[in-house]
Amino acid sequence: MALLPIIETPDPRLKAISAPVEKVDDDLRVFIADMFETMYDAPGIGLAAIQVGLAKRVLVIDLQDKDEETGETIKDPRVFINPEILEESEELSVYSEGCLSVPEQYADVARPAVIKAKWLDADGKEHVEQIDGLLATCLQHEMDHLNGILFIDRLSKLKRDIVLKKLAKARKMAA
Ligand code: GNR
Ligand code: NI
Repeated sequence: MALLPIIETPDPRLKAISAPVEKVDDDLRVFIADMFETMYDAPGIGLAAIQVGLAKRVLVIDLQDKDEETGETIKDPRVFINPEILEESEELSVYSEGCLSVPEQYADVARPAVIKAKWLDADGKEHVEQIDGLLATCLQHEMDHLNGILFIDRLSKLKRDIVLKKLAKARKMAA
């Protein structure tokens, strides 16, 4: 297992269009395990392969629900390979999104509330499911990464510039 460095904006690699996975094999499964380790360590609830430098259509998500009684986090790792959106609701859902490639910045993004998606899992098995809630938001955020899009690209120029200014300031303070 290995922790992979996470690429941050404005690295041009984040603008790459990722290529479809042709074969779901052991090499890919090892990489996916490294992606999970990196995502849990960050910590984040999702990670697209391009965020760690691989321009392939692979993403991982774990919404990591907390058990109300024991307080321990329940892991729910999910792998999406070559994901496609088949249908999306007209109804939108607004969520205050963040991104490991735009560290510690948050802004409201509106996206279809419900989607029907198709993807392959880590065994290469096809899934078609209707997805809603935070998983729908997160999957769309990650699928944007596969197309070179960051959540800040979905904001008005004014809001995007405010976020980028805050990020520049935070980086300066940390330097
Ligand atoms: O950790 C993350 N949190 C998050 C919150 C709201 C909407 C999307 C996300 S994904 C993000 C991790 C990340 O950058 N994935 O690409
Ligand atoms: Ni992101």
